[in-house]
Amino acid sequence: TFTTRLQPTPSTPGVSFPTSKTGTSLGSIRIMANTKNSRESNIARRSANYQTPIWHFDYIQSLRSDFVGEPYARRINKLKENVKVMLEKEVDPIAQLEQIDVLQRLGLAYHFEDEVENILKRVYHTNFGNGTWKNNLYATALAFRLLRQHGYSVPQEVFNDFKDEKGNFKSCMCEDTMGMLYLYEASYHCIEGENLLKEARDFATKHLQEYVGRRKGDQNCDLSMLVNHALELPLHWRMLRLETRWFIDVYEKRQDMNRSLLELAELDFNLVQSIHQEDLKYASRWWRSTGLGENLSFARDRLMENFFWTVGVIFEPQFGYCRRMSTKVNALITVIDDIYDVYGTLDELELFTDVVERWDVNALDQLPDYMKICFLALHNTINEMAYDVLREKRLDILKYLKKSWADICKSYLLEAKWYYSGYKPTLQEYIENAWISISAPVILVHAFFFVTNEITEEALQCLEEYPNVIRWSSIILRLADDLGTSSDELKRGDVPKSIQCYMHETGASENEAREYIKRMIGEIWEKMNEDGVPSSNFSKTYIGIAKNLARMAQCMYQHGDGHGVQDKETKDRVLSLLINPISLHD
Ligand code: LA6
Ligand code: MN
Ligand code: MN
Ligand code: MN
Ligand code: MN
Repeated sequence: TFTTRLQPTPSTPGVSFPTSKTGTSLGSIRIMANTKNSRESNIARRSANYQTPIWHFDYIQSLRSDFVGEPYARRINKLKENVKVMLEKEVDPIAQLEQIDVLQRLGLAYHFEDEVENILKRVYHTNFGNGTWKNNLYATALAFRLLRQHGYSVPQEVFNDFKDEKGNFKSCMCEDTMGMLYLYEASYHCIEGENLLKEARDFATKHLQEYVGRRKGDQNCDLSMLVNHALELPLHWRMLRLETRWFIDVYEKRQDMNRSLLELAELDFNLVQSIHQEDLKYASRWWRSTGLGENLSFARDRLMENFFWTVGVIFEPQFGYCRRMSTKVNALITVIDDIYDVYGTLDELELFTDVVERWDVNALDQLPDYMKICFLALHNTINEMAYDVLREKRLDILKYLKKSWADICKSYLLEAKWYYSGYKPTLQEYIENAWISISAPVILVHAFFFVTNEITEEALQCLEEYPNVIRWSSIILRLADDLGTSSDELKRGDVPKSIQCYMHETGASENEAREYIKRMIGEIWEKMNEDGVPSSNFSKTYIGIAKNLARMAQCMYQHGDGHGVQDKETKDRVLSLLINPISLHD
């Protein structure tokens, strides 16, 4: 009864996949996806008709940056010293905070963590709340946001000053567009129940929209650009590196821009890009060595996109190991997801799930050929990561890694069963499974070991039960992915995703359901704001990864399926972040 939803049986290898990969490096042992076995070839399988990759191995390997080597490093160090002097010289707290804001937006704050912490500590303990800030919405909102970003507990009530006796925001504030903009950005740092901040957001949003309406046709104005950009997506939800790349161009055009800050931002961006290119080249050699792209022609071959995620998750130069290993994890997830969603039969999927749960190479001969190559690649790659940690730290982490893969495969299998039985879960029931099937728990469990130096027993226990930061990050990734991918998924045959579950449950239209899911993302962010604080178990770096994964999801699916569909926004973003350096002048 399912046959109407399935694609015709491929009779000749390759024919049903006109765009299948052309990689021939392993031509003589090309045996996998479409096997000669006649029983195999009678199985009807779905197809997603994914395009072949647009980023070729040779192209990636040919990337060379001009921004490596001594002269650049020396110049950057000199400029960094200048910035430190600049930060020390400034005494006005508002000007200091503005400097921090600019450093963050230019992607430079990671060089000045101590200086930034010292300034914020001083503002928090001495200045904030005294007369300087009264009636200055812009400064209050800026301080509020920076302090919350850095983990200080500032009460929402600091904004009470800007309300009249009736409890409404004073209408005179609307002339202060910068203040409105910063109030808007600050409000995204709210936690559940902070109604004052939500009211502030509605108020600011409305006035910013009016401002944009009035300034139509005046697109070159710096402030209109900032406001439009903010209304599209708040700063708190944005992928850091793309924001940096965008802001450098904005900053350059400013009347009051600081030349050495701009130069440092441009040089540093290009230097970081050259480091990312080396990580990318490594990951692409690994990907080619697995042969998965050539052998599993039904699956997404998306090495570049898989790497791009990792840059969104952690960009700082010193975390290359994390980016390299996380790219492997992402690539394996992407392929295995397609096995479950597109290619595998239910019987095969049961087998595969069982073999992953047992992590048993001895069971390899029970699997069809295309699953053999995938399982062995998974097994070997993950074991090697565990071995790295065992060798460096004398700590056996394999059971944690294995468990995360068993969990995701079980959640994939449940979705496959739902699909084949036509079952429609409620939204709640769907999400209880789908926050795992979106793969964020796998990504974040692995990332923990890539960035944590002191791994404690307590942290391991906590990790095993998936702490809240992992859950919130996962749900945001899931909902954002559903917004971007479910239309195509349903067309080719897949379980109802969050949007369809909600429509089915409530009778809502698709548009209403989408709006509902977007509001849910906002609510989950409030939980993330509350729980996403560094602790003895989870470092600031690790918490940052969890938040950045959610941000990256909102970036990747902002205009549709940016992970699977290659030739739209993702391509331009990859070009501007990973391929093209910023051109310097004089
Ligand atoms: C999205 O695909 C996909 F491949 C993911 C695993 C999402 C995140 C991926 C990374 C970071 P799809 P599904 C590599 O939309 O089937 O097919 O769960 O995921 O909806
Ligand atoms: Mn899928
Ligand atoms: Mn899936
Ligand atoms: Mn999807
Ligand atoms: Mn420039």
